[in-house]
Amino acid sequence: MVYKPEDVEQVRKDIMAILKNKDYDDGSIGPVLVRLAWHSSGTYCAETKTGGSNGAGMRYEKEGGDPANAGLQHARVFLEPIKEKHSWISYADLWTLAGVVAIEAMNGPKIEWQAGRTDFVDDSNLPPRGRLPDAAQAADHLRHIFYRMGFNDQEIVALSGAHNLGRCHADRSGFEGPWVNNPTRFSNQYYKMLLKLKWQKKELGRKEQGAEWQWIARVPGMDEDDEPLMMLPTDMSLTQDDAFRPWVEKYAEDQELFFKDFAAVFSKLIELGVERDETGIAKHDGKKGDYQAA
Ligand code: HIF
Repeated sequence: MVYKPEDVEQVRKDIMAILKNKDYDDGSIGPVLVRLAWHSSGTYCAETKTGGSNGAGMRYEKEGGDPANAGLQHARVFLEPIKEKHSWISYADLWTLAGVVAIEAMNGPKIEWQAGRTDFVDDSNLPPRGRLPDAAQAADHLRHIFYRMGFNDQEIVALSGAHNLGRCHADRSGFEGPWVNNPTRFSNQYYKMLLKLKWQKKELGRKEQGAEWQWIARVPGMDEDDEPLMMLPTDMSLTQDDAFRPWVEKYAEDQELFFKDFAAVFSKLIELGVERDETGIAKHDGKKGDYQAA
């Protein structure tokens, strides 16, 4: 066993204790922690077996400075006191654990999480930039990015429900606004909004960030002055593609099915590239990493 279960339990409790934060976004740092877990994992390439959450490469400029990771320094800084208190846990484990704890705490499903990621990293296992998705694109691009990680169409749509959480920030991605009205409560509302609302294109003109336009809509009853809901071009492409759309419809109708499929696919995401030895510790190039468990 890598860590003692009671020690992990203590870390979970400490993560829970920092989630609510009235000075941050919609009152919770949960969503940005989920994005941290996903971006640390989403660089994986199944063919070359490179990238993934092992190594916590985002601590370094080469990966952390990728414009796709803009804003994630906030998530890492929030977790720093927990890393200081529980120095035995690797960053790679802490970041992925924080994501699943946040989802659970925001009313989402329980997601299987296994310890054992190491912080061993060098130039050979830092992924090249450009592996994370570009929100300005469409279905073909989503397939290109997520098939590379080993996901299928159903899994792409199931994962996408995480955009029920949090928001886009003009100073990070160039896009702006939340996907749903209650962005700190996990549900299948994202799919419902995709299908139900009248979406209109809004020009953003943030060419240098790759955010030229997005979709916006208001829920009936919302004021013209209220912040509208938003969808990225990639989000909307799920409704425009013949293979993706039936899954959007299923998940909009059936929250239980969505929770079940989401839990499975998110736990697959955070396991990408984590190949453990017989003691449960992730290997690096077939050798043991520099991981020093207590
Ligand atoms: Fe996101 N995502 N994501 N995402 N994402 C943003 C924010 C969040 C994509 C683009 C963006 C997934 C897939 C994709 C979260 C979780 C997940 C933002 C806004 C962009 C542009 C960043 C900002 O400005 O702060 C694209 C193109 C994806 C491919 C479909 C995952 C499935 C939905 C894998 C996933 O889990 C979360 C949570 C946020 C909100 C972060 C916040 O700070 O509130």
